[in-house]
Amino acid sequence: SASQDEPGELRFPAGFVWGAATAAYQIEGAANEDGRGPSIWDTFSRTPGKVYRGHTGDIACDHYHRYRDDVAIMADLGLASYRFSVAWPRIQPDGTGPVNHRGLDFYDRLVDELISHGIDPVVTLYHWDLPQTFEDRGGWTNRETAEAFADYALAVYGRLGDRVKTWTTLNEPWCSAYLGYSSGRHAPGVQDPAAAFAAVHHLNLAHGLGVAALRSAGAQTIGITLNPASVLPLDEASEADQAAVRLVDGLHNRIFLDPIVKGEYPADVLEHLERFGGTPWLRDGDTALINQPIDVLGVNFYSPTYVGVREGAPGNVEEYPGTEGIEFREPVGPVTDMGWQIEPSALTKLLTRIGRDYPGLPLLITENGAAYPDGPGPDERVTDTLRVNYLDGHLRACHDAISNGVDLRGYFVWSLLDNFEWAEGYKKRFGIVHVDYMSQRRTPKDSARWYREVIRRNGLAVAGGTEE
Ligand code: GBH
Repeated sequence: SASQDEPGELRFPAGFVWGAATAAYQIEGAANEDGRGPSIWDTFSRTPGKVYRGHTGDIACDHYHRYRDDVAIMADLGLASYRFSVAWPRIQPDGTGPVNHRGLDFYDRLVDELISHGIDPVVTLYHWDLPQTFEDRGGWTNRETAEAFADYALAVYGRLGDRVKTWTTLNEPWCSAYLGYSSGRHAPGVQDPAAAFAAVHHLNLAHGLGVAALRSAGAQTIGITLNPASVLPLDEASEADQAAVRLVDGLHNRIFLDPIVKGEYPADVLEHLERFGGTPWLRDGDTALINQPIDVLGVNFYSPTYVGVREGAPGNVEEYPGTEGIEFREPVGPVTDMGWQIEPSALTKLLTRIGRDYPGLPLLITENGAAYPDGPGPDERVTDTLRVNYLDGHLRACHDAISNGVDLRGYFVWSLLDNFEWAEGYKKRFGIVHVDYMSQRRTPKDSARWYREVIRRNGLAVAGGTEE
């Protein structure tokens, strides 16, 4: 067991951090206030056909104006920590231009409000809302974007660094690169695999330059959040299927983790890239710049990925260029409202694997959660039993990983609030707090009450076990 489990309890280690997460464009709204400039998501969501029913983040949860109410909800839940992102276009409306102090003022107020409620802020510097001016010059395909990121990081650190201890550079660069520049499902909506690989590298470089800048400025705990895939073989015994796992793992996981943690791109991945124009963006010394020591790795997890070699399979070439002949299995068994398979044991496997292949790196679950189409019943109650089941199962999976020796330090639910779910707009609800987008009324769901109890006891009750 992970720590001092009492009978009937599954306890987490002392000091385990319980939190919830959000991202700027998904909750803030106030898109044109206090000097904020446009981001690629403003442009993308205004482009017909890109986002469900043309939804945008213009108003979202109006968190920009309601952050005090939202912090009060967090305090009521007993959250130890809150992970949010800073909108680069609020800080530098033109991307590289002078700092907009009114933009920093908002995060300054938010951080003070959190701290006055005893909630530790965890800042993500980039959660997909790139200032549009960069995209006009190629966005993440342009090396200059990576170089500008370090200046932006320093501007935010300069204002919040006296109170924020934990900093992460990027959220899920896999999504920024492959969904942004290959499948085009996310902003900026480009469909060009070679562009996606250039974006991967410049995101890695932005991370490295950002870490170096934050480190020299004196930041305490620095890391990055990835969405590492738990890639599993259709047939454990098949060598061909294991090779398919290795290819997808390379394109999804090792292309980020290896340069960041080990200082080199994997040879098999570099060889695969030869089919897409090679590595013209790679300069001498880049991998050393990317390979800055980090203090924590954020892991976002939702669902496993099953692959195997099957003749004639089309692959998933939009998200994994060059995977013709590989079958990506359709979900089996229960799925969430996103259609994503629910399999908590895949999280245990993933954490155990990261702990083994990248030892010495403390881990945080920076996102885990589920979408369900829930809303208040006649009694105003939101009975989201399926979300409670999902969260409970994944917390057990975390506990199993800790029992296997994985150095997992905390867990952040995605998400505190229902919010703008990117290409899915407001249709998909991930919150443990329901948001009525007409009235902006917040209603804690049953999952919020359940989570408060998990936090209070630093663990879970064992089914059939004796209560405390
Ligand atoms: C995260 O992205 C984001 O950080 C967050 O902003 C977002 O709101 C949240 O998750 C929910 O989407 O089709 O079964 O193979 C997660 C993005 C989710 C992309 C899983 C790839 C593949 C699932 N990833 N997805 S599956």
